[in-house]
Amino acid sequence: MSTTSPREINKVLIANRGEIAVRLIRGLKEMGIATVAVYSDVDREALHVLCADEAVPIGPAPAVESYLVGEKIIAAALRCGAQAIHPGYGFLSENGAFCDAVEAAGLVFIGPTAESMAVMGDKLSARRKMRTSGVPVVPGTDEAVTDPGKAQEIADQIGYPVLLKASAGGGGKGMRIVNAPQEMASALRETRGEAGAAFGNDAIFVEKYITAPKHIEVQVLGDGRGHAIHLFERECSVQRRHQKVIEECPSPSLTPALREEICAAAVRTAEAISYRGAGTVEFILAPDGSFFFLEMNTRLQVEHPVTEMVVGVDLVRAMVEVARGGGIIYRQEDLRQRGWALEFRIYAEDPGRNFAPSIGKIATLNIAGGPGVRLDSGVYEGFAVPIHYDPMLAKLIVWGETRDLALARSRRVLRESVLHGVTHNLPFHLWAIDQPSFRDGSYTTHFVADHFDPSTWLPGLADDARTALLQAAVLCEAGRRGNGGDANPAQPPVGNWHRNALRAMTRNT
Ligand code: MV4
Repeated sequence: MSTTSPREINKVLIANRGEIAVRLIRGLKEMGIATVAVYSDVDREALHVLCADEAVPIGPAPAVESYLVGEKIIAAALRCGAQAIHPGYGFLSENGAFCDAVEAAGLVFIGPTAESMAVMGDKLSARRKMRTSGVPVVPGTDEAVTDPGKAQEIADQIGYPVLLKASAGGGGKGMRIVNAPQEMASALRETRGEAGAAFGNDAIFVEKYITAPKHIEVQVLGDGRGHAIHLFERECSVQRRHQKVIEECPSPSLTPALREEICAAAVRTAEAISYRGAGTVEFILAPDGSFFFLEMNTRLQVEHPVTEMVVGVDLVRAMVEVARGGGIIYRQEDLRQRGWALEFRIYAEDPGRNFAPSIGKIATLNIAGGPGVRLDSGVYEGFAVPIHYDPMLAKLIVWGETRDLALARSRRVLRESVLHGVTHNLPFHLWAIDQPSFRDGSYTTHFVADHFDPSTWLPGLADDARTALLQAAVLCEAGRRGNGGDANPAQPPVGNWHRNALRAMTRNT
C-alpha cells in the first residue's frame, strides 16, 4: 500500500554492503539523516561500516546467514531507532516479503511496494500490463506454454529463432534460444525444468529472438500515487554473461525522436502500476530501430551515477523524499541531458582467466581524479576483498561535454589509475573503449562475445610480478635518462618509482 501521509525519517538503516552502501550513506549524510550499517563477520572493517554513524553485526559471511536475513535487518533497525530501511540493489531489494515485513514492523521501505515487485517480477504479468499500457512488447505469447506442439505453432507464426523465457526469470536467467522446430520439445522440457528448480515456477513463454540488440533502459521516478517522470535513458549493452560492465548516458544509438518515444513508454509503464520511488524500465532496441519492453527493475540500479552526472540529479535524495511522502522533487520540464557519462565497473576478476574472481588485500588503490571524474568505491587500501559477495569493488564514472571528450577523459583516467593487490579488469576497460564498434557507438549486446578473446589476453601477471616489471621499466628508463636529475644519482629513484611509473605508463600512450 502506498502511504501519502508524511513519514518522519531521520535515521535510515542501509541493508547492503560495498560501494552502494557507501553511496547511500553519503547521500543520507548530505540530507542530515543518521545512518546505520549492517555487516557480516568478514565486513567488520568494511568501508560502509567505517562510514556509517552506527553499525550492527548481522552474522556470518555467507549472505544467506547475514545480508539476506530480513528478520535480523529489521531487528537491527528497530533496535537502533531507524525509521526506514534502504535496500540498495541486489540482496533483498526486490523481495516483496521483506518489503511487507519492513512495513509491518512500522518501518518505511525506501523503494517500491511489494505489489509492484510482484507485477514486474512475473514477466508474463508484466507483458500483459505493458500491452494494456500501449508499451511495445516483443512478439510472443502472454500465457505460459507447456505443449511443444503449441510452442512450435507459435514459433512458426513469429518466425525462428525464438527465445523461451521463464516468467519468474530475469537478468538473463531462464532463457534459451530455439533455432528450429526439431529443437523445441527438448528445449521446452529443459527450460521448464531449470525454471522450476531455480525459481519454483516453471511457467515458460515464447518470444521472437531479437538478434544483436542494444540494451536501452530508462530511469524513472514514481510518487506512488500514479505520477511518474523519466530521467532519460542509459545504454548498457557491454555485458558479459548478463553482467553489465560499461554503461553510458545518453545512448549513442537514439535519435531525439526515438529517445522521446522510449522515455514516454517508460513513464507509461511506471504510471500504469503507480510505481513508487526509483526504477528502471529495460528495453531492447532492434537493428531496425524498433524497441520492445524487456522487464522493469524495481530498485535503484548499479549504473544510476551516469544518470546523476548527466541529468544533474541525486536519485538517493529523490527516493528518500518520495518515501517521506513528499512526492517527486524534480519536474519533468526542468530535466535535460547535458554532456556524456560512462561508467566502468571495477571488478576483482581476471580477464585473462575468463574473468575468474580474484581475492586479496587491496595494496594500492589510486584511481585517478580530475575534472568530471567520480569514484563510487566500497574498498580502500588494506581492505581484504572477501570471496563471499559480488566481485565489484568500485565504479569509475567519467563525464565529458561530448562523448569523444568523455572517451578521451576515460582513457586518461584508466591509464593513470593504479590498483594492486587483486587482479582486476581496468585493462579490459582500456581495451573496450579502443574498439572501433565501441568508439562509433554501434556496439550491441554481442560486443564482448564478438570482440574479446581471453586466449589472446596478456596473462594476468601476479600483482608483485607486475610491480616488479613496472619498477624494472622505470629503473631502466631512469638509467637511460641519467636518473632524471635526482639528488643522489647513485640511488635508483625507488622513492618516486610510483610517480615515474605513472609517467612511464602515460608517456606510452
Ligand atoms: C531478449 C533478447 C533478444 N530477444 N529477448 C537478457 C536478460 C534480460 N534483460 C532479457 N535479455 C534478453 N532478452 C528477446 N526477445 C536478448 C536479451 C539479451 C540481452 C538483453 C539486454 C542486454 C544484454 C543481453 C544479453 C544477452 C541477451
